[in-house]
Amino acid sequence: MLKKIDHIGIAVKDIEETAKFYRDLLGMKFLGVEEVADQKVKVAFFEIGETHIELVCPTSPESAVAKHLEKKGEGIHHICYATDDIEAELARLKEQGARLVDEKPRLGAHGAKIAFIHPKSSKGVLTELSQKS
Ligand code: CMX
Repeated sequence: MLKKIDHIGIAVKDIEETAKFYRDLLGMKFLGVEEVADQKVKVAFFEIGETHIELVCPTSPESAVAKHLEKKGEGIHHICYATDDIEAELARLKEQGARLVDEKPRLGAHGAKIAFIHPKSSKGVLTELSQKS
């Protein structure tokens, strides 16, 4: 079962520059920056109520986010939902015909298990599932 929106991911070219808007103008609590080597990105988290804004910046031109920035520019990149059982959710979604990017979870920020569902399955919205470690 999906529990809540864990975060909304926003693709950016410069984390420090964009952080000024979320931290200083909107006044969100800044939770820090982390590199997610597996995804070839650097991410910054901001807390807003029970959810988060995640700034995502590529660390390599090979990153999926670098390709997205090239094609679409900066802006909303994905929506991530929290679950307590990511394997069961992936199995359920696959059985119901969703196109999975990741058949098995990968390692995301804060050691969470993550997996993506292809935007072609969801009217153009890249969807992520996340299970906290
Ligand atoms: N939102 C909406 N559509 C997207 C998208 C996104 N974020 N990223 C790609 N697409 C679309 C493309 O526009 C393209 O559409 P068209 O065929 O209509 O032009 C289609 O998906 C295929 O895109 P592509 O550029 O050819 O790229 P790939 O097929 O190689 O990869 C995807 C697409 C979704 C599989 C890849 O971007 C991916 O694996 N993403 C998940 C990983 C990721 O984004 N990690 C970073 C986040 C890190 C984190 O939060 O921890």
